[in-house]
Amino acid sequence: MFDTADRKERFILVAVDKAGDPETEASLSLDELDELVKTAGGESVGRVCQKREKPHPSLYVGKGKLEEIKELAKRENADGIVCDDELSNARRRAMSEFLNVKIMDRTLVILDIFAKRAETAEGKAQVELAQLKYNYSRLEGGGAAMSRLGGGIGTRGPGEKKLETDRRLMKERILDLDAELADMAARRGVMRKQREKSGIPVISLVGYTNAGKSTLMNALSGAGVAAEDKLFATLGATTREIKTKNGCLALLTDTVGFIRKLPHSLIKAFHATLEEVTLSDALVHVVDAQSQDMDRRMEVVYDTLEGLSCLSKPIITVFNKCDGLVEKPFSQDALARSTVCASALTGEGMDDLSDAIELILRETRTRAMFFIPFSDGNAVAAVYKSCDIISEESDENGWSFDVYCDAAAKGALKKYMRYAR
Ligand SMILES: Nc1nc2c(ncn2[C@@H]2O[C@H](COP(=O)(O)OP(=O)(O)OP(=O)(O)O)[C@@H](O)[C@H]2O)c(=O)[nH]1
Ligand SMILES: [Mg+2]
Repeated sequence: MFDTADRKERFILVAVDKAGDPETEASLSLDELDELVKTAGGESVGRVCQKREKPHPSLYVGKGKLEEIKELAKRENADGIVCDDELSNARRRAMSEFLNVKIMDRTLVILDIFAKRAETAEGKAQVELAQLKYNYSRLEGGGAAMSRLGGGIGTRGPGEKKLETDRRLMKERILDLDAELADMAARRGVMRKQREKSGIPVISLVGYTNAGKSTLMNALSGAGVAAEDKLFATLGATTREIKTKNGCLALLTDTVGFIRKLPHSLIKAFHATLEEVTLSDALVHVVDAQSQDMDRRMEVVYDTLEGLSCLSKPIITVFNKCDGLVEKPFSQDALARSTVCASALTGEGMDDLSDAIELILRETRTRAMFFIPFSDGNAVAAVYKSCDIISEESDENGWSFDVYCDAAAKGALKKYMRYAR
């Protein structure tokens, strides 16, 4: 929006459809860009898609297409254009000189949304750093195209703060933010160590943005996390304890959603948040089964997970939003240990998901047999607290427990262990 806030900024969306890509990819990607622009408070008033092997080296689209865009922008009284790929400084400058309107790209829009959404100190610092790094690299050569952004989308910092555009001050701020974030990450590391000590396995919810991760988090844990029909409703990570039907404990973490062409500057800035994913024992991949674009989105999630070196973790795929679907034709997701059809909204399939989680939790644990004399009430209490008891019996000497336990419990009760496998 313009800072006057009474008129929405109007944009022409521009994409290059790489030859060989399925026809629909560019149009689905533009649908998503449309959604992103709306989320940022703007409005799209036209679309131009040029079929070409690669974006034009200096102008993104060919010169003829740019003339067409110029006409369209004039006719639609557009404030600017948004290109579906990240633009280099040179391309942005050349396009800006040619079109003389605001030149944006997908990354700037995503960064703008994140800037508006960031709530925690860490989230705000992460977004500001990503924005500064993006802008800093584009200020070389005078930054004429950046300064032509004027106000509105692409120029707002977290909390509507005006973004710094002086190179020296930006550099200083980048260094400060790097240090601040390292501090916050260290503090979070301490909290994580405490959690690890508790021995409770950690499961992360991952998936495309708006797939229903936070709704599922609420359904499984009663957490009360904000879930909205918006892109990037969740930015930071929230962790809650859950218990499966049969009493297995786990910590469930809700994280930021993924999207195609997720800006590199954001992935880097969000590294600390995404670390929660990289350190978890298992992943629940939440998929919006009502999305037309489901297969491509799943690919994007798997590519992102691969980039985070997380593909070897056990994965449960949840085809969410199955309510309202007449057919549920889903086969097993080949990359997942198990696949569940569910609706976080109606609760359908939650028992199946709970079973699937339990199965994986049991794999992260060892089966052990403890014999504990009646005299050690504390050890008996520890078994009840931290083990999944399969069976228990007593004789005149004490209690025998057949359990699943994690490494911490196994260590603590070692002297009573009869066998483990
Ligand atoms: N019909 C239907 N809608 C759902 C279901 N689960 C979630 N939704 C809706 O989908 C929208 C997005 O849900 P969220 O839980 O915020 O999605 P998210 O994956 O956390 O999204 P981000 O945090 O933005 O990445 C909300 O409007 C939810 O009400 C479901 O099972 N069925
Ligand atoms: Mg969410």
